[in-house]
Amino acid sequence: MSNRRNFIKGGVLGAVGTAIFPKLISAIAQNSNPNSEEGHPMVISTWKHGMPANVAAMEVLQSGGKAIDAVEAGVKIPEADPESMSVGLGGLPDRDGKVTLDACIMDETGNCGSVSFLQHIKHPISVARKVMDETPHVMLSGEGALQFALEQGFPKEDLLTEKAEKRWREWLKESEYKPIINVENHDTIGLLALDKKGDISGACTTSGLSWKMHGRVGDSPVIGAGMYVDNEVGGCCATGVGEAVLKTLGSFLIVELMRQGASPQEACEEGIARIVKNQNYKDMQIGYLAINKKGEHGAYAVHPWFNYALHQGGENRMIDSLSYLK
Ligand code: SD4
Repeated sequence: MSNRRNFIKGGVLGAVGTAIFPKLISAIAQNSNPNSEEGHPMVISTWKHGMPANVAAMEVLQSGGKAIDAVEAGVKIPEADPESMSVGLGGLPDRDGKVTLDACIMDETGNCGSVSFLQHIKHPISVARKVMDETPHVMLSGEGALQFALEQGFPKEDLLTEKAEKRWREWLKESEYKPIINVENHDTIGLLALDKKGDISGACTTSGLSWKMHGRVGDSPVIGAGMYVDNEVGGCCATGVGEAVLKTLGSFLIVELMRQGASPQEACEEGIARIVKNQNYKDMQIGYLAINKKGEHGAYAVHPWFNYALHQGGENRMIDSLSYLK
């Protein structure tokens, strides 16, 4: 409650566009924090592939491991799963039939690593971790990222499965090679963890928008867009149309709003509000997940069908997100 008052008093709401202002106010009045279970460890992640990812991450946390190790272990599950067609192996390709991957990772000290436009490596999150741990850089891209991964001992693999290739060939027949943005051609995994010590880390990994232009990079590998962590405050990750998230630097924005007193729920709603204010949101799905140091979480999306997996208090379950459009 005091957080909420500070948020309003601090003038954050004053910056909100008038079109979405009443909506946010009503959300605050009715249901500012519907998910206020206390406690850690916790793991939260986007979409249904988050369920097994959460289990792997929670195993690390329960045995006293660090959040940074948990988030990496968690997202490696959908990366390796050929049935998860938007992440790692089996991801849907770009319009040239190439599987190109984006990923980033960030720890409780503000260290981070990222890879973008990476091909042939099943676990881009682990390459991002190596960029963080073994280089003075934050992001490696394309050929250079691949070269670094191979030097680090990652195997070079063909990531285009038969099933994904078939979908691509079907798309080619009708597409006229036009890249499209719509509400359904994506499903990144973003995952945040709070460990027993109370430290937060995050990871985000994706094959990006399917049928994108070759070379396109989305929000997922961009620290502050697809994911952001500030261990004094909380963390946030994004899923959906990366262009919209990039234009608003959504995850950084949401963590900063929490710093100013917003609950994770309020902050996610404002993150979506910034998108619907200026962009043609009806054709796009974007979803945000955020957590704070207390183990409270929030989620908000443009369309009603964003869901996420929450592992907390001994239970791992799917939850439907609240959304701007009903
Ligand atoms: C991207 N944000 O490349 C990613 C795709 C995605 O849920 O999220 N999907 O734009």
